Amino acid sequence: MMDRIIRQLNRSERVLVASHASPDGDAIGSLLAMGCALEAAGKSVLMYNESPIPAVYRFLPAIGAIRCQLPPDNTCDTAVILDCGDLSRVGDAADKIGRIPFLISIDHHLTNTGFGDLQWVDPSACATCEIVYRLIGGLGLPLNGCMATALYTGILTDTGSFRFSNTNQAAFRICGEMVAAGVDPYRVAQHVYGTYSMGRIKLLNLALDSIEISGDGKVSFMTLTRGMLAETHTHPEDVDGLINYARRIQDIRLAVLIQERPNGQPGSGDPLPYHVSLRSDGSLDVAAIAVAFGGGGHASAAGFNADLAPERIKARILELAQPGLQGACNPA
Ligand SMILES: [Mn+2]
Repeated sequence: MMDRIIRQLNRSERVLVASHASPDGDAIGSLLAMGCALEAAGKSVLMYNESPIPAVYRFLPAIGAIRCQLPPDNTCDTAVILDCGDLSRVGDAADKIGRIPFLISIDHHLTNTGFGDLQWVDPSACATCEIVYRLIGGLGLPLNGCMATALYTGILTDTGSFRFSNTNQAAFRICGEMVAAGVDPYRVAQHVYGTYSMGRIKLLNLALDSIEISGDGKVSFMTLTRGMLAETHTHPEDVDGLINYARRIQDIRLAVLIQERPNGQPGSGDPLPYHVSLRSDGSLDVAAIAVAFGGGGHASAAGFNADLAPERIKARILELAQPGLQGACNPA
């Protein structure tokens, strides 16, 4: 698969590189690393993400090259779509991007739909950045500072600083190589984890206060409303990572974050008013639950959008999780 992707990229002249809306560190890191690599290979590159870049990632080299709008005269011959289980994840421009003559999908989500003309989907990869790292090697390109910092940051954040179940040997090997290439782990950590705005601390307080535990003590629910974001002067990007507090509670095997979306209109159906994130301790396949709601993801981290009242969402999740919760015993 890598050879066919390399052949197509070598043939291409103008390449659009895009990743999913509301980007996390892996979406931004893989986008920058791939974009910088193709520029180094002499291509005309358009880096695209429809959402604002979260403040914690704005230190990344070349971050200013990412555009949030496509030019009206988009003449790219090839598109590389990163970290997206489905083309729709790129957001409103999905149709436009879908009309680019050749689409390459590079991803590590278990639920990838296999869209595009060529796919490199490897659910065993710790992050999309791991696959991009291999592809850059395959293209024979030396790493520069932009690629190294982007790949390091993507792997660091997607593995939860090497704590999540997707953490593999490649995560350490690649990050070690990036440090040897000049990436400063302390500096990256200071940017990514160092500071919280006062608003985010207040939002964290409200988020912790919203936690409810299921009767059997195995499922935690955290709920965030638009009102809470308005009250604390925070933005959707400030919600990133809050679910981990619900997941780390003792004996919890499934954590659920129900979040009112900024532009969701209850009852309208589109856009769907709630975004739901699911995290498991690894003993439960949350991708299967997300797929039942029309979403997707990984076995231990998945999500979906829904147009149901939060109480209905909770009840349905408990139903769907029941077999898995009873199936495996708690490693007490
Ligand atoms: Mn990822």
